Parts: sequence; C-alpha cells; structure tokens
Amino acid sequence: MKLYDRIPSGNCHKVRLLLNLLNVEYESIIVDAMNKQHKSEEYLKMNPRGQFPVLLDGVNTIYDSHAILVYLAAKYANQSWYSQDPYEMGLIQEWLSFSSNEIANSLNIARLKYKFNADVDWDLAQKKSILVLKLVDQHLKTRDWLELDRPTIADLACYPYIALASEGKIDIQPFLNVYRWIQNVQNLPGYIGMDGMIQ
Ligand SMILES: N[C@@H](CCC(=O)N[C@@H](CS)C(=O)NCC(=O)O)C(=O)O
Repeated sequence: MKLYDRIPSGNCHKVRLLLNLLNVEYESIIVDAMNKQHKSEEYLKMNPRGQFPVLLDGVNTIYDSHAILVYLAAKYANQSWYSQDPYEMGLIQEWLSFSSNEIANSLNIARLKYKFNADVDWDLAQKKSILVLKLVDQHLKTRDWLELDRPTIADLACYPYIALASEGKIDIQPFLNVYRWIQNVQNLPGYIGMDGMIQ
C-alpha cells in the first residue's frame, strides 16, 4: 500500500494515524509540492483534484482523506472504527462532513496563514474557529468520543486541525472538553502525532 503524503498536512495525518492505529504497513511517498508534482499529468491521473493524500491499495486508488478513512476502516478494521448500521454511519458522516467543511474553512485556514504564510482572512478564520471549538466542546461535554461511545473515524477526521490549532494562533485551552478529547486520542495504542500538535 502506498500513501502519497506530505508531512505537514493534517489531511495526510488523519490517514497516517489510522494506518498506525490499525498496524497496517504502508509506504509513504512524499509529494514534491514545491515542484507541483500534485499538478502533474501523471499525478492528476490518480487524483484529478490535484490534492494529497492519495492511497494506492492494490488495484484501488482512492483520494480525499475522509474517503480514505472510510475505505481503510471498512476494509482493515472489521468495522470497529466505523459501522454498518445506517444510523451510526450517518452519525459518523456528520463529523466527516464537519471536518471537510467547518474545520477545513476555519482552523485549517488560520493555520495556513502562520504556518505557510498564505494570504487568507485570519480574523474571519479565527471567528469561525471559535464557533467550531464551541460546538465540539459542547458536544463532548457528556462524551469521551464524538460518536458511538468509542473511537471512530469521526474522531480521527476532526482531530488533526484541532490539535494543530496553536499553529494558527487559535487558543484551545479554554475548551476543556476538547482538550480532554485530544488527550483521549493521544492515549490510543499506536497513536502517532506530528510537529505542532498540542500535547
Ligand atoms: N478534502 C480533501 C482536501 C485535500 C487537500 O486540500 N489537501 C491539501 C493538503 S492538506 C492539498 O492537496 N493542497 C494542495 C493543493 O490543493 O494544491 C481531503 O480531505 O483530502
């Protein structure tokens, strides 16, 4: 199995994290983003969106971190990180979508400014980040995990950009339930982190 990967990418981290938690062996292929490898003709055949991560597993090519989480959990985790129950699948999907939209458009954007010097509206991203953190904190008030009373791909999808918040100068310390949840994720056997994550 091959993962087209970039070390500072939170989206790639979601996939690396699940692969490690599942103890599935893979080869990390670092995309040469400086030289726009992800926009090359060859790369676009794998992922026409020109983004990473991309996973190659035998004859299967799959892109988008959330799609990859679903694939890996269904194929290699005996559903323990996902579900086959329609309602439970829907509950998990709520968070995969939240990660793709609300988190990607808030904490991720704030980080882009300070980590990658991107020309973005940090003030707006900060306001959106606080709303996201309030929502997650409120949800976790009575829970250890986002759904199903156990760790699932919902947690892994939302985790990296929340744990990387300080790189975007977003303070998560006031969100005590979020902080507790981060520690729960970090205590999972097989957990791997990345530079910049809150400890
Ligand atoms: N929804 C996609 C987003 C992927 C994405 O935006 N990846 C970023 C790196 S974190 C990327 O490829 N950026 C380069 C580009 O879009 O040109 C996912 O979850 O994988």
